[in-house]
Amino acid sequence: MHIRVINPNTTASMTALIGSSARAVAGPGVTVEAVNPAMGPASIESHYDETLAVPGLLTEIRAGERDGADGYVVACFGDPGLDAAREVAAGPVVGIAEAAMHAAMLVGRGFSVVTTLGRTAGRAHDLAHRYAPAGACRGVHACEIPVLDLETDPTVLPRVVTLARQALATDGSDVIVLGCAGMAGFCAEVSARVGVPVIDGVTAATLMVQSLVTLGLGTSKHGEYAAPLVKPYTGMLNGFTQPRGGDSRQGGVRAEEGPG
Ligand code: 5HY
Repeated sequence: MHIRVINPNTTASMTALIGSSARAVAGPGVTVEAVNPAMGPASIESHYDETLAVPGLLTEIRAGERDGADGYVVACFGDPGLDAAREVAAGPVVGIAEAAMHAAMLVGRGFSVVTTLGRTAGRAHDLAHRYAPAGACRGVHACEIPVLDLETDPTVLPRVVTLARQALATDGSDVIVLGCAGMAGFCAEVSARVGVPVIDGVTAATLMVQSLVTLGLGTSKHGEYAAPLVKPYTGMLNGFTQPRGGDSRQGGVRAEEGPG
């Protein structure tokens, strides 16, 4: 099995961290390739960044389709371009916010998100509205550390721990979700210090993709996630014209890997 874990920003050091976290949980016979696009924002901290990250993300999905990837992780907490990626991919595509929030609902009644910048909190609430029951997301708290400083700022861990403890005391939550792919390396330490389940979306999504592929499940092409209609794309997007005849690899249940 081959899982392509895509960091939609263009920071290679963050991609390396994401890849090591994903590989640490991948099962036997599962290869994880962590990649990032050559074009796009160095980090994703706004709607503008999210939007400009999507062409690069889709480029990496299309490369995965050419290379025969069995499934994909969108390794950015805003889950940028997730639905578009599903239209292009035959295999399952799971976002890290999606995976973390679903996992939180399997081990608790309500979760708090600890993220980077406060300006991304609205996006986290929007995603919680999509992925979790009403009221399940009890709060979103920002450590106000930019994404690219997570690797170097020594105050990240203590600030995340402090925010997590405050959230558990004030939000009525019982699970903590880390709101950035760049926090993956802190997960075990934060959990040890706060004493509740702390969920990192990179590892959660990697294992969810692995499970879906094991079940023989790809993205359904019956309707909304069917391959995009063939049409011209002009200017900088000229290279995004879909191949005629759609994708020979179909999603849905794969006969050779079906359950049973
Ligand atoms: C992420 N940005 O996981 C998000 C986190 C955020 O470049 N990778 C990014 O702050 O939304």
